Amino acid sequence: MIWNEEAECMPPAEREQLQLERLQEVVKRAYDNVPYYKKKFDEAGIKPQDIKNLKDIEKLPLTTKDDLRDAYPFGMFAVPSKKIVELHTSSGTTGKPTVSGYTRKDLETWSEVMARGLTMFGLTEDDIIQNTHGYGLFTGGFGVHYGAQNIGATVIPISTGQTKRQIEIMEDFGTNVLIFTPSYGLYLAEVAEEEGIDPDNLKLKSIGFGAEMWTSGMRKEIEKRFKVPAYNIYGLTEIMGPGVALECEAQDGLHVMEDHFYAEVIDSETLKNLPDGEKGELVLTNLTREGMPIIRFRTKDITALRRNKCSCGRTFVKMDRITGRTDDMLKVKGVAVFPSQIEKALLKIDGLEPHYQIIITRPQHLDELEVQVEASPGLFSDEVKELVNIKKKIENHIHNEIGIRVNVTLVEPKTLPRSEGKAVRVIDKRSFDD
Ligand code: DLL
Repeated sequence: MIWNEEAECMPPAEREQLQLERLQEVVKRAYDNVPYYKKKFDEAGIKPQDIKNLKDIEKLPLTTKDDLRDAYPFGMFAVPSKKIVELHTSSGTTGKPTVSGYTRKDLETWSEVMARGLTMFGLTEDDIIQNTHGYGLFTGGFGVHYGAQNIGATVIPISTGQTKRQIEIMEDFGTNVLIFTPSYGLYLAEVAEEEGIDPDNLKLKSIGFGAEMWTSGMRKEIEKRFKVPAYNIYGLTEIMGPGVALECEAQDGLHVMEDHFYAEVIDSETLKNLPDGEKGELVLTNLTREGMPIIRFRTKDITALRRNKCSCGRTFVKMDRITGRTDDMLKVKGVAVFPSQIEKALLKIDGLEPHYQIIITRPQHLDELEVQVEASPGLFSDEVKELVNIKKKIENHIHNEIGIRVNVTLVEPKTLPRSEGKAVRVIDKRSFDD
């Protein structure tokens, strides 16, 4: 089934015309209402009326996460605050997160694109969907919720955690579609197995998963454990949340909802656009957003665009599964973490050497983050009790900074490897290659 055939199967030439009209409109709106864009466009010597065809988008300046942080909290809004009906923020930063504001119409768009995606997964008004994404400032919970309610399905807004209860509910309520992050999904599968649950006795028909990188091995494992197909969901807070691109039953790349989001891929060094099929950094533009239209956002996510015909009949461009990032952002338990945040927390504590290493592992499919940090020689001659207190203090500082719990290991001075070039701060033992 297709949720909105007219939009999703539109002939490409017709859609390009629609995109151009929307681009011209949104660029003008951004220029007229957001001082940041007026300044940036003026500096680049470009006016909204210079956008005469889609390719002209390449003349517009790129927008980065730092630009959005500088505009904290509401500097990117293009409408008076009374028009904003909901706020979300990017995860993991307590200093200055990026804020995303939505008007009522933006929420309608969000629920439209998510309804399209969930329909691709086979969700109908007769079904029950269990949403394990967190409800809160994270966009995962509400994005899935709005889309499912638009379809008229029954939503179980259970959020993350309470794993045994999740399984009990899945069985008792007869969940048909399950939504999770891949790492949480694998953990859920393992606990289900321990509890002696036979997937054949569940009513599951599909899974939607996203918010973090995964490998084809992980998808295979999820599908094997739950015995249903699992479909990819991509999105980001700055642009909207989940729903920017989703996978159809062909499981062959994600359809970008091109009537609402314009996708480009650039070389992250030269910043020049790359042809379809070439891997580079994804750049996204909101074509219809009222509250906070973002023009040419550098996602830092690595992918390629493909325009091959899809067996499902949709004509949207497809993007490959994300296989990496151009910056050092890590997603741990679905939360975005920058090593610099951990460093900031460490620097606030006396008695530590500025040598640390972040080690991420995935035992039993759940992410674990360990921070090894060198204590000063003085500290090591202190009592064990003192060391334990310091360890707890560091763990709390880091928790405050990034929002998730980590294990801290204090190591003796001069035991962490030194490097002559760029320090290797992060050892990510999870593999995302295959
Ligand atoms: O993760 C939105 C989302 C929620 C997507 C639920 C899917 C499901 P942020 O927390 O702002 O938003 O993180 C956005 O997460 O730039 C990617 O690096 C990564 N990411 C999101 N979806 C995928 C995916 C949500 N399917 C950042 N595969 C993005 C790989 C993903 N990485």
